[in-house]
Amino acid sequence: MPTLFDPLRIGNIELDNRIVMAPMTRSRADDEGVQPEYAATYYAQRASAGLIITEATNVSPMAKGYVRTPGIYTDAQIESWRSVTKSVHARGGRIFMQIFHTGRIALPDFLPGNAQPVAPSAVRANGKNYTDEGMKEFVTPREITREEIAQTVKDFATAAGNAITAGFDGVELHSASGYLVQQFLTTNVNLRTDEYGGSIENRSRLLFEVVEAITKEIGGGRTGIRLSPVTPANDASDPDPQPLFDYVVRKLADYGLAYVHIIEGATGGPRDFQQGGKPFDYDALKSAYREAGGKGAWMGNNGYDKALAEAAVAEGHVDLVAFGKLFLANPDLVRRLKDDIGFNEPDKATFYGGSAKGYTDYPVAA
Ligand code: 8OZ
Repeated sequence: MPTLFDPLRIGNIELDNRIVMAPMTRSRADDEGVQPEYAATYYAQRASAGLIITEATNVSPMAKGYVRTPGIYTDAQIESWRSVTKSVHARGGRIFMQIFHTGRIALPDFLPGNAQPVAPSAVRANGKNYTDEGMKEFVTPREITREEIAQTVKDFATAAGNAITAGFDGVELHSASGYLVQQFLTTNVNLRTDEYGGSIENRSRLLFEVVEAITKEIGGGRTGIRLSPVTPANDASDPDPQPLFDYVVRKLADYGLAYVHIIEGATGGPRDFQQGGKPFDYDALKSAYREAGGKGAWMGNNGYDKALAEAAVAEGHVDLVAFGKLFLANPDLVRRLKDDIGFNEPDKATFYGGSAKGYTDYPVAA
């Protein structure tokens, strides 16, 4: 029976263990999307993870949905990330970059010339987003044109290539949490009547164009994908997620991906999956991927503790477990899990923005 502490080969690389640092937005970049030097310290401190997945990183200026988030489309951004990958690799770690486009979750405040954000359809998300001037309501986006879709697909491929140039072991396509790719997947955001809307096949067309472009650019073995079948994040939800995601993972099996990363559950608990009273079957999803020939590692995430993670790996529900807040607050999480050492408490006040405080100053266990 595999344990959390066993190595695993994913794509072209060997992970020391099955414990992954989940992607977490930390908002310490400058206004040009360049990471500060101390981002290298933050990630290197966590290099004993089997795999680190970076915070979500913008593929283009129009992708940006949050203040002080990094990008991977300018030379200065690439250089700032190079120092991160160097430091992580020097400590024997492995690191993928998560890349995304926020679509309608962007506010004009973050976009070039205060542009209106783009989305599959002109449907506003319910909710608010943080700006330096306080919380602001999401705005009604503009329907993205087919030409802009084609450009966005290229932007993802270029971003993936740039990530490899910056020294990353691979990239994770963020197709979850109500950002652009998931906006296309879900019927409450995607009202299109062209080949990008309507049927499951059409709604997942953008996802597969992006996966195709990324894997052509850097190879399937250096590509992972994150999906959230039922999390209601950012007001994107599909009333019938099981057949939608069944279709998606079966087709993903053709791309030789390094891994498939699933945010489980709607309310923060792993395998706690109720949406509209309908349970979501994650094991069926994994079986569908395997049945279709998918060989990538299967990664679970969302509220796992040690006991749940050990059981999920031992029982074959998942191959890898990603931990967010626990990794944020415990740079030596792998050792703490192994030796049953207690955890530092995460400080919410310093999750987003600020300085090295609450970022590089969490202590390792004595
Ligand atoms: C929290 C705050 C800002 C961004 C996600 C990229 O939900 C995010 C995010 C999370 O995946």
